[in-house]
Amino acid sequence: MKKIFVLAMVFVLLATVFSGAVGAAPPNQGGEGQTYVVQANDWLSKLAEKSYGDVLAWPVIWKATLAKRAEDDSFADIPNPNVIEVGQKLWIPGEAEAATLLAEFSAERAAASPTGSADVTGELNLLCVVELDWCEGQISEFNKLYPGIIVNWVRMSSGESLTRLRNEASNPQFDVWWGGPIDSYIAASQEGLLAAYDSPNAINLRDPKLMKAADNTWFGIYIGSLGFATNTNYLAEHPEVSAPTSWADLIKPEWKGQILVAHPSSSGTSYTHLCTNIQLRGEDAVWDYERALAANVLQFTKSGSAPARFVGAGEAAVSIVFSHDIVKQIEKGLPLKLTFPSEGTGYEIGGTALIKGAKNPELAKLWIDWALTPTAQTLGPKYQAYQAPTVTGATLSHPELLEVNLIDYDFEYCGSNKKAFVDRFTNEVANADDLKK
Ligand code: S7P
Repeated sequence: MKKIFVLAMVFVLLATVFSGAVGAAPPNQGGEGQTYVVQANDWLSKLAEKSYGDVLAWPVIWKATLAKRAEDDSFADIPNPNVIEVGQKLWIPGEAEAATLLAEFSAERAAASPTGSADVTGELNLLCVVELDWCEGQISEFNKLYPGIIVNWVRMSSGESLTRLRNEASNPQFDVWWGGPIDSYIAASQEGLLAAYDSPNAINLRDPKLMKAADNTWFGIYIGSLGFATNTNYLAEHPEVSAPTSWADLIKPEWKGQILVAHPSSSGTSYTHLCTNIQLRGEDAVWDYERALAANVLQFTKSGSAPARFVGAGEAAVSIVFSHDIVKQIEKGLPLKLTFPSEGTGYEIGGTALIKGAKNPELAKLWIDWALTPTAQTLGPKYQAYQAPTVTGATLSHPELLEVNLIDYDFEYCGSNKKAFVDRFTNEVANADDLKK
């Protein structure tokens, strides 16, 4: 399901970016429109796709239903467009009304984009989880909008950042968390470490149901798939092996001592890999697989993206890393080949959140609002960050990284079980005492 969703999303995004169009002609809504009663498993973007062939047209049904309700209270009240309930009565407008509503909505959304201000001053404490150069770049871009805000920041791996937030829960040192897979955000939200913030720019999200917490404790800001990076010099010197194209390939004896991968306790990349295999193999069988894989691992690393650099430098032959981080190293000239597992690969939604008890919540909200704009999300490639954006109107640099066999990654399941799965990995597969930095 999610594979289809993501591929459709890429297609829709490309169509939007390259044509400038806001919506396709509704195939079955050419007339005056009609009422519709919500069924199980309906949500607005799904209905928009059915009615107009465009998941992005969901605001049309939302706005039209609210307008009808102003005159007739048998229509549903929908305060949160993420949540519609079975039995609610909606209005699905015809083509002309849909086009008008979509244009109005686009104008509202544009008005919600922050323009910045030199008058806002203060200090913002940012916990940054993406690559170091993207942290620096994004902060300098934010400072172009808000030159009066001093951004104090620290870069940490995803698992480390979660541990830090847990340890500081009674006296938080950070205001905003930016980057890293949402598995950690879901875990943090369940542990009461995050504060709800109803950002006006969540309106920009292409799929609010998937890309933000229902209680507004986190928001999705990018998407990326997991891949394998293999050193091409090693392949040339070892014609008897070829770059792995399946998870099963990684446990073959030929890769003994040739794999570098991060430990899931510190790394969000590696937790995505672990939870991908849990979903592919099941909670019982996965541990045998992980033990077989660990037997081929030269050393576990702390950082998720570092193994691509180490493998590029010839320290080992293969690594498991987010594909956009592999592309970055290939562009930097490292001899790496990117492949994907045929059984299906996992993907991340990168998150951002306001930290509960933040000392500078208003500045943190400005960061989050900005992170949810097409402008901010189009900046990644300038800093060699090639994840796909989550908001409409942002340019997608590498669609091919999502045009692969993606599993139906269950973020709620992986986030809720993160602590248990990481503990089990540490106890039964490999401890985290000697991680390569
Ligand atoms: O910006 C690159 C990226 O891979 O960094 C995040 C990652 O979780 C941080 O590294 P760790 O694996 O060490 O936690 C990803 O969210 C992001 O795509």
